[in-house]
Amino acid sequence: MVTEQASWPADLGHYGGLMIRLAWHCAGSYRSWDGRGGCDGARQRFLPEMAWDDNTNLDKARELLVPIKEKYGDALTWGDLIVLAGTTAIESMGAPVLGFCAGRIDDVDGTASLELGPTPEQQAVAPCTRGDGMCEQPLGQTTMGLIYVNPEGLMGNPVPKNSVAGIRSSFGRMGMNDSETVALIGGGHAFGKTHGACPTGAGPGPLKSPSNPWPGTCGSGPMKGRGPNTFTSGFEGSWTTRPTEWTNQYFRNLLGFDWVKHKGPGGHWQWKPTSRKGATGAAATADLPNIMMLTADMALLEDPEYLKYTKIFSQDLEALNTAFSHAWYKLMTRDMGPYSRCLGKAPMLPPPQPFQLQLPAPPAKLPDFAPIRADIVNVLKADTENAAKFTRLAWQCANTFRATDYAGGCNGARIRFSPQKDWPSNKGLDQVLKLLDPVKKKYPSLSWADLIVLAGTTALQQAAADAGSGSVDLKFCGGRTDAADGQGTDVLEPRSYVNASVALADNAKVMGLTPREAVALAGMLRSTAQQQGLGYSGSWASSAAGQSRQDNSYFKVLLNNIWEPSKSAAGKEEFKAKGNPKLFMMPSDVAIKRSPAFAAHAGEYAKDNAKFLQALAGAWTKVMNADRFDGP
Ligand code: HEB
Repeated sequence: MVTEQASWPADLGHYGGLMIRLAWHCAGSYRSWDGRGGCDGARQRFLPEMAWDDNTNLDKARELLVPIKEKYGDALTWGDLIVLAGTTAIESMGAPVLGFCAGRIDDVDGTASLELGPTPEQQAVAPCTRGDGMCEQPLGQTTMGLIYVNPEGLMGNPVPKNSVAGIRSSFGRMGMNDSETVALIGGGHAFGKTHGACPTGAGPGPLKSPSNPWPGTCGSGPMKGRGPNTFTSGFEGSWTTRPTEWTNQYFRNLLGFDWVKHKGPGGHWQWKPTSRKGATGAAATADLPNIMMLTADMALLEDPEYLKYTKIFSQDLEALNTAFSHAWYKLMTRDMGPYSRCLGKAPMLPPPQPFQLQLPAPPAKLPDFAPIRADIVNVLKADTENAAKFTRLAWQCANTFRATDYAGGCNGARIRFSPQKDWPSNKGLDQVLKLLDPVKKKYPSLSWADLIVLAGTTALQQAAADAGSGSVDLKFCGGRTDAADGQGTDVLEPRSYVNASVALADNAKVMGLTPREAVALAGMLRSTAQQQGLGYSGSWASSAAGQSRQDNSYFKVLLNNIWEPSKSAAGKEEFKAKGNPKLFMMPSDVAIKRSPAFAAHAGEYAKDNAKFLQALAGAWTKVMNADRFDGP
């Protein structure tokens, strides 16, 4: 932090501010909507993130860390290094830190960030066409090209109160409430400075100048573009008079002065103190400190909740210590998923935090699953619909898993609780759970989560055997436990997309499935009653095949019929088969037929049942176990 390198001189002899900004921009791309973003993967090293305007000059910060990366090689990932650098910076300047969760895995390129925008991929998944600086969910940006909040104000207009909504939605997408948001902004801006020495800018970024991005155009001679001539955001100044020390001066400054907007040396609107609040006469304007605020900082005074926390933190450093250390740890760790993914030990690794949704430990001795399987088969035999019901229950329980942030999945069986049990897509599943009640009661050490997965797995295996055209051997891995409530599932609710094809492709990606796996899973058996319960007119399966027997009929029906758009009595968009009034498909089914990358697999499965069953077994097992980080 304090060993100066000639290549990029440190402000006030300390790299702390720069390193905090590096880590915050790496982690702050996280959005709870689909779990994308965050520092796990360290995609800030690659396009598109590398070239985001917000990330100007962060290439220099990463460059300063290269010797440490080289020293530890593959044992240290960039993701962990960046987060550890930011966290160490905070600690080295005297602020409290909660700790460090290691275990980030580096991506090989930036493709997983393409949907964060601004890119054509993002426009396809989540278009922002409003042009007023307020993109809707899931976009983490209010201005394209700036992932967070436009520091100069909404659309560059320096009107503080107009920034409030954007700040709240941007930080909300990172999973932060008002107190966390205020603590992070003011705690972060306790450190470092903004850079905008002259109006001519940072020069071309990585897209236009890959070998020397943002060369800097201010000043001349050997210090051109560096040190006091640095241009990053185009604002100039620091928020406090002691920017390498931990204080709550940021909050005291916000409240302690009257501020006026002016154009700084970089040509952008920023704010400076004009008088001391509460002072009169000459004392009010004498010796005003050389500090600044951004329009986005000034916004904290313009909202009752933000103002409340600003006041608390200005008077109570302890309150800020607690709020900032916890919020920083959450910001850095939120995309890592369950606690068990954190490597490391106490005291550096803190105990599980509320946002990590720690599950209770599994019973010391798991039940013998063979007799439970036999009991499930008995329940299955009671009604031909049960196989489809059990597979659906397990699928709905497990398919909330997101490979993007390791959230969701059936472990915990939170599908038994609100809000998850109330989602329209889970309608009727409470009745299915009731069918399993007697089995659950019989085995005290059996968790609901294991029972749900085992019931679905048993049902699928049985249904394939009943079809007589092939069989699947489905493995089961027990050891799940039950959560006490439905906390954390609110962000996992099915996302709405611009159309069914985009939904098909994106849902698969978020779950970590290949198109081939996603198509196989769509061919899972489905009952008419169940489809009607969801509001559709019926199912593609008009006979026992597909309702209680598992084979590749779905693909034949999908490919061999012409599907016409219609609406069910309950108002659901659906498709009906031309000339066959009993067959119905959902938009997500027809999307398979219409998306070339998916349709090819459907064609293959339609021709070869054995191949299909094998693919289904593989994909099923993957989804059922994707959330298991609790292993030895
Ligand atoms: Fe910040 C810096 C904006 C939040 C931390 N920032 C900064 C700047 C700007 C900003 C413009 C400047 C850059 C240059 O260099 O030029 N931010 C902003 C906004 C927001 C924020 C708009 C939202 C509202 N931050 C934040 C947070 C944090 C931070 C949350 C943490 C926690 N920043 C920071 C730092 C810095 C900054 C540390 C300094 C850097 C240096 O020093 O280099």
